[in-house]
Amino acid sequence: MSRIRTITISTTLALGLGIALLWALGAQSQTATAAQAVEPSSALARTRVEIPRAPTAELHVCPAGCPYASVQAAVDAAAPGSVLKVAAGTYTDLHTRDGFTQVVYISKTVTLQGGYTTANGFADPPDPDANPTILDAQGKGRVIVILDAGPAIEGFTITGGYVEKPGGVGSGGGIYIHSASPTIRDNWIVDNSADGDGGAIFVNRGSAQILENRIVGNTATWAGGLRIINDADVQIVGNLIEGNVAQNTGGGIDLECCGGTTPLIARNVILNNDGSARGGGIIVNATYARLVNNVLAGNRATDGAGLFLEGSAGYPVSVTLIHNTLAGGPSGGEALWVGAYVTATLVNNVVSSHTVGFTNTTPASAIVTADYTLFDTTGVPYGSGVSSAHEFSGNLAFVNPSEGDYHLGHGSAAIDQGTQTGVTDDLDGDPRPTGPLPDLGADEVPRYVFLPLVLRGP
Ligand SMILES: [Ca+2]
Ligand SMILES: [Ca+2]
Repeated sequence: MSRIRTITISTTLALGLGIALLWALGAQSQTATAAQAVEPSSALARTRVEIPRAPTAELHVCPAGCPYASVQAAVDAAAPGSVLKVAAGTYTDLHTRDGFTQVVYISKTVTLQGGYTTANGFADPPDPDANPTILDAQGKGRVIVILDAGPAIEGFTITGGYVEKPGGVGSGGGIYIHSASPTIRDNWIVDNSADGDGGAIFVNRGSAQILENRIVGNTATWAGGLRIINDADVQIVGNLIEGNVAQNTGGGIDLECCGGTTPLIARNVILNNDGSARGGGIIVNATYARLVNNVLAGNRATDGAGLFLEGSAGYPVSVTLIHNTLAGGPSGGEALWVGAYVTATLVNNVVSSHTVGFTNTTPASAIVTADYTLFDTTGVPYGSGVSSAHEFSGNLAFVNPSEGDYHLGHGSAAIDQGTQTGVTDDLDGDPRPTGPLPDLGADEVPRYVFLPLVLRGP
C-alpha cells in the first residue's frame, strides 16, 4: 500500500460567492500564496488532494531488537526527508543539547510516526490506539524540542514533560517550537507542565500546524495548554483541548504579540480549562486571530471564562469569531471579555449558560460588534459598548453537554437562523449550509432528505 499524505488545500472561492462579506469580516485575500495554499480554513472551499510521500529512507525504532532503540538515535541518523517509524513502547531517554533537555531534539525535517508494531514488521497503516507509542520525560525535562525545521510528528503520546524557569526559559513543557514549521498531528499531549508558559506546547515564531491532537490535563503558570508568541503563523485545527490549567492566565490557548499574522483556530473543542484570573478557554493579547467553528464550553476564569481579549496602543487585538459555540460551566462568567484596543467581530455564534455574554470594558478604544447571535440561558446577553443585531433566544438543545457533546439536538432554536459567511463546513466537517441557511454555532445539523422512490421500467 503506498503511503500518502492527505493535506487540505484551499481553493479559490467561486467568484462572487460571499467575497464582499469575507472582506468585511477581515478574511485574507484569496491570492494563492504558498502559506495560504495549505491553510485548512473553514472559511474557504476545500479540496482533499493526495500527494505521494517519497521518503529518502525509512528507519525503524522499537524498545529492543530494531536498528534503533531510541527515537533520538534514529533522528540523529536520519537524512532530511526520512520517515521514522516508531513501534509501541515507552521511550524515556533524555538528552541535553544546546541547553535544552528532552526526549527528542529535532532540527531537521523528518517524519516521526508512532503507532507501529514489530509484530507485523512495521506494516502500514500505523495504529496509535492499538500500539501506544509513548514519549515520557518523567518530569525531568521537555518531551520534544523543535528548532528551525519542518518535521511532522504524528501518532504519539507525549507526556511527563516539565520545564522549570530558573536557569532556563521555562516554556513548553510538552513541546517547545522555535522558528520552525512542524506539523503536530493526531497525538495525545497529556500531563505536561511548565514552570513558565505553555504547559503542553509553546510556539515562538515560525508556522506550526497543530492538528487533531488531544491536549489534556497540562498545567503552567501562564497558558496551561498552548502558548503562541511573536507572530507565529499557527493553525490550531480539530483538536480537543481539555482540562488544562494555568495558575495565572490562559487556560486553553494563549496568543500573544504582535499582529503580523492571523492565527487560525478552527474546529476545536476547548473544554473545561481553567485560566484562573483571565481567559479560561482562550486569551488573546496584542495580536490577531480568526476563530471558526469552535466549541468553547465549561471553561473558567475570573475575567473571560470563555475568551479574554486585550490589546495596547501599539499592539491592538483584532479577532473575528464566526460560528462558535460559547457555553458556560457551573461558574458561569463571561463568554467574551473585551479590554482596551480590541476589535471583536462576531457572526453566527451561540451563547449559553454564561452569566454575561459579551462585554466591552473600554468602549473608548474597543469595538465589539455581534451579528446573528443566539443567547440561551444567559443572564445578561451583552453590556454597554457592544452593538448587536439579529439576536435570537431559545433552546439550543445540545445533545449531551454533560458529556461534552455540544451538537445541536432535534428542534434546536439555532437551526437555519444564520447568515451566509462563506464558511462551507462545520465542526465535524459537515457541509454548511444544510437546509436553507447556516445553523448558528459550531454545528450544522445534517438534513435527512427523503427522496421519492421512483420505479423505472425495464
Ligand atoms: Ca442549516
Ligand atoms: Ca455537524
